[in-house]
Amino acid sequence: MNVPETRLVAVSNRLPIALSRGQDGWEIKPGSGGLVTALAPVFRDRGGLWIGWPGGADEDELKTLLRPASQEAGYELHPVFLSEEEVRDYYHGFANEIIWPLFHDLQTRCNFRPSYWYQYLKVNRKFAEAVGFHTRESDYVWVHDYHLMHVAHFLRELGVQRKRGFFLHIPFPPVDIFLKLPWRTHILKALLEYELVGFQTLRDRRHFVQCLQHLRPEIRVSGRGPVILVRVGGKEVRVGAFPISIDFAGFARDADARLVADAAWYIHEALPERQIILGVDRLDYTKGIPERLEAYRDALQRFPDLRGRTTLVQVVVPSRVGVGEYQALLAEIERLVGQINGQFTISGWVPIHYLYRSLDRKELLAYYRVSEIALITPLKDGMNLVAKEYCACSLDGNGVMILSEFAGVAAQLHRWAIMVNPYDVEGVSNAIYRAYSMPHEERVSRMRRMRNMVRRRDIFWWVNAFLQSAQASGLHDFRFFEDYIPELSFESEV
Ligand code: ADQ
Repeated sequence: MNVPETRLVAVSNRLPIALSRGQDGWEIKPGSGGLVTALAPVFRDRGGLWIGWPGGADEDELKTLLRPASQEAGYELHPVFLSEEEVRDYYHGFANEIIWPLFHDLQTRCNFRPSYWYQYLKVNRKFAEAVGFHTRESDYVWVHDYHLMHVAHFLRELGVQRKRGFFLHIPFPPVDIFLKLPWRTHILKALLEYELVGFQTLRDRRHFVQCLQHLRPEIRVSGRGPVILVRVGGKEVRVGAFPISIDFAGFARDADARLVADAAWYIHEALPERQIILGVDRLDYTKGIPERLEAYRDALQRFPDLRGRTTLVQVVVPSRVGVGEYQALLAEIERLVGQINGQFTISGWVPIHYLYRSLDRKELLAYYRVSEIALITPLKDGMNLVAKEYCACSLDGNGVMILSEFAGVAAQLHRWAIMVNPYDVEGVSNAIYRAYSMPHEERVSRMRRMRNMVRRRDIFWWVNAFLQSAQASGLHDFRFFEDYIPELSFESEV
């Protein structure tokens, strides 16, 4: 089945660019984060329009900057400007202090302040107005993530008719947690204004349907498989599980480049005769960084062979730096790194190399390529693209992955990664020792299978799966999902 070439319009909180103030005014660079890494290659490939908040910057100055940036990117960028108050209450407040922690099962971190909710609605309306203004009826409007769940609701209020879908990049929580949200019924109702709602995993989708069944008992659910149908109030909404991915071929090609190979060689030369264990995360309390450091400490204590023969390289990408909680997390990580290094360092060997900065692509790929073990232990994660990037860049196929069972990517890779509960310090520590001791043939065989999975289910597959689900005439029409369900069987075991 071919997807007709309609113009694709992405709507997300942030535009896929980062602005910084240089000597000659504002400068534009590509943005970072999971959503941008995933979607930018697709838009580069097929063009389209991206609507989002550009971050700071003066409106007029930005408009002139965006024109060349759009040309360079290969697709149009349209900014939605936000006031300081909107940024504070909608973005820092509603998105970061309510939905982010709640949907990651950390309700004690939530601050359910009513003013956050009102600004969230106001900003969602603003985005809907921008969509109405800058799109045409034949476009497909694809709204991304928890910041913008109400865009379709306001499109309807404004009388703007567009084909529209929504994808949630973070997990959807179980009923007992979702019920704590004061605006739970409004959010569910707003999501049902989309024609297709996509989640990362079957587990997230199951949670969503259970919430619907609890709060809207009149709904009817039909179909089996990756996309099902929810009927409510005379409306039909498709609800699916679509594990997001990466441009596998692009990562593998770039990892093979001379510059990356040289950088990888230098990294290993500086850390000779030892296995590199890699952690790469945005600074966030959901990523389980302190728990991971404790596990490595435990491993060094209980398995003395690891001393001098392993190095943990922990890369932390600055994120939400203005927020107090994130400052406290940073201090905690730095305290632990200092303590563990103080405890175990001997002449010629430091156990943890800690990098607190964003890496350029060459450096990041070199670390992926050179590391014998990836330690991916979020407490909860929608997907986790780092896991997929690590597979794509593991060119000699010798990498072992230690993976949290609470990362969405576990549904696809659990058979070949070493699975752990990230809260279980001794369990993770045992897994580190097991990975360190794993024979070469077993490593290669596991990594080959993981690479195959990520290669087959790459970002282009993901976009097609979503768009075909949006446009298929009936639920029987999902041939692109062949052999999809068995891969997710782990879900029923969690
Ligand atoms: P994130 O929480 O941002 O995304 P993740 O999926 O791990 O998490 O993506 C992080 C991205 O940042 C990766 O593409 C990685 O390459 C990049 N990155 C990491 N370290 C970097 C560094 N030091 N320098 C530069 N870039 C770095 C959200 C959800 C995830 C979901 C994605 C996509 O929280 O669960 O997988 O969206 O849906």
